[in-house]
Amino acid sequence: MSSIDYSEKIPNNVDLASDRRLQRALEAWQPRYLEWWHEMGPADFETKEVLLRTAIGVDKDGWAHFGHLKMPDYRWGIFLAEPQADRRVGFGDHLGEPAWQQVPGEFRNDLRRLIVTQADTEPASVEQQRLLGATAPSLYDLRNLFQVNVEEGRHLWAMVYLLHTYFGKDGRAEAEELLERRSGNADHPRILTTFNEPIRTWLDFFMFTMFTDRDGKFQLLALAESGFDPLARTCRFMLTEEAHHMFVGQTGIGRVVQRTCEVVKEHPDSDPREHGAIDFETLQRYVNFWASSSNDLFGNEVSSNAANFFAGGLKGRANEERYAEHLALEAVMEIPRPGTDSLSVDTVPLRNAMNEVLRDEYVADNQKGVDYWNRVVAKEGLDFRFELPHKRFNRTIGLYSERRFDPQGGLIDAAAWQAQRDAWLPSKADAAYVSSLMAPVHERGKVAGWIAPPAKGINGKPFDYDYVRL
Ligand code: BYC
Ligand code: FE
Ligand code: FE
Repeated sequence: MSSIDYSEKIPNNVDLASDRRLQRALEAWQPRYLEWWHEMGPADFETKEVLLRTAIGVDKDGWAHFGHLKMPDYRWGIFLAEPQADRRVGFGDHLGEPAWQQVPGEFRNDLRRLIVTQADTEPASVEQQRLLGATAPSLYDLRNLFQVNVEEGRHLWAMVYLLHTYFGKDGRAEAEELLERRSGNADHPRILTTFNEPIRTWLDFFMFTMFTDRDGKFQLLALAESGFDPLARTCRFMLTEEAHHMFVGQTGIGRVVQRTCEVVKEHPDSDPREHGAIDFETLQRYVNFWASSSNDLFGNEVSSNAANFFAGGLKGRANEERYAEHLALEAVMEIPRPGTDSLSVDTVPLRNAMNEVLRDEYVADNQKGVDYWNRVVAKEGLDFRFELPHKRFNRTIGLYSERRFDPQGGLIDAAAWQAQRDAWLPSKADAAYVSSLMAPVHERGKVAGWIAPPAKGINGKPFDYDYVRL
């Protein structure tokens, strides 16, 4: 069960060969996926060999094989984590019942919607990152970008497998549409807000992998608790791939911060921009933008969808076993509601507040990344401190989208917002400056001037290595 069969057209550990109809349907989707990859995947590097890791097993340690290959030759496949014997629904109204191996009829629509929403983000991110290869700050970074891209492509496969296997004709139709929507397209956009934002520069890419991929981590943790066992198992394996994406983001920003520190120390009396670095204040504004946009991805603070998903056993809390109680029927959550000039507190049944429970866990995890950057600054003997914006800041979804808040979460009026907007969020001038730094460094062992080299290379290789053979 656990070993992955690479002799198949679609590598898998789900014994795809035993279900000829399903296999044929997925084999018919495969060339359309490859066409999409060719059209919307990383531009210009299809013929180059990249040091990529490929899954060879699904257990935690040693699942990956590293080797140079061309991205279109990457073996996208279907890998589910090992089944757990006698697994039970871990929360909600069906607590303790055997986990479902088929979709319960009453939950068919909700589950399909959750899976399609999850699925849609994966190709969206590949589309958003399509042009970044042209301006990579080093071969190491170029390789990491492509690793993230092929794995997001695989995450699409993970969800399309579920749609084809468990949702019949509608599932197949959804799988087609996943290749038709386009990030940022006015007529046919991707489903969730952040996945339609352009990722124009590598600074945006690092912020995205730090903050937006981390939404992925928490949504996958919540879906890994699902009573629908195939969804839980597929998300568990996706989480093992996800860790690297957040590593790319957190250390990528850490390296930018490191470089800025070096320049500030060398030239204490001048603007770091004069020396080709990105000043702390600009970095903070990018943090403010991507953290707040990613906060939106948890949905409304008060949500009947979330309550239904929890009641049904479809989507739990991250690491549900850490909670003492899994029904969440009696408990409540206090949620500040903005009025005209003050906040009042609503007491909300916990099930309806599950989006907020997950968002709070996410914010706490983000804070660890911010602390890491602050340690980089402190180690260099400087006193700037990065701060995570409050979860009410700059929201376009939910209770706080109707009003303006400062980065500390204080309610402000429209005039105060207008006056400060460019101090809090990247301005056109910031974007133009960051863009001006985006010149490719495609030489082995070299790195762009606005970012420090990484502490170490990939898979035991040095930084000076041909991660991508150009
Ligand atoms: N943008 O009741 P509510 C990843 C909609 S990232 C646009 O609060 P719910 C990755 C909502 O759909 C992880 N629309 O919604 C990262 C609903 O619409 P309808 C992705 C939004 O359902 C990087 C309406 O507003 N996975 O993997 O409780 C690279 C009412 O809202 C947004 C998932 O998201 C938004 N931000 O919560 C690659 C997991 N927020 O149906 C990959 C699956 C809400 O009324 N999705 N709306 O028309 C879910 O669990 C839920 O759909 C959400 C929304 C948490 C997203
Ligand atoms: Fe993903
Ligand atoms: Fe990811």
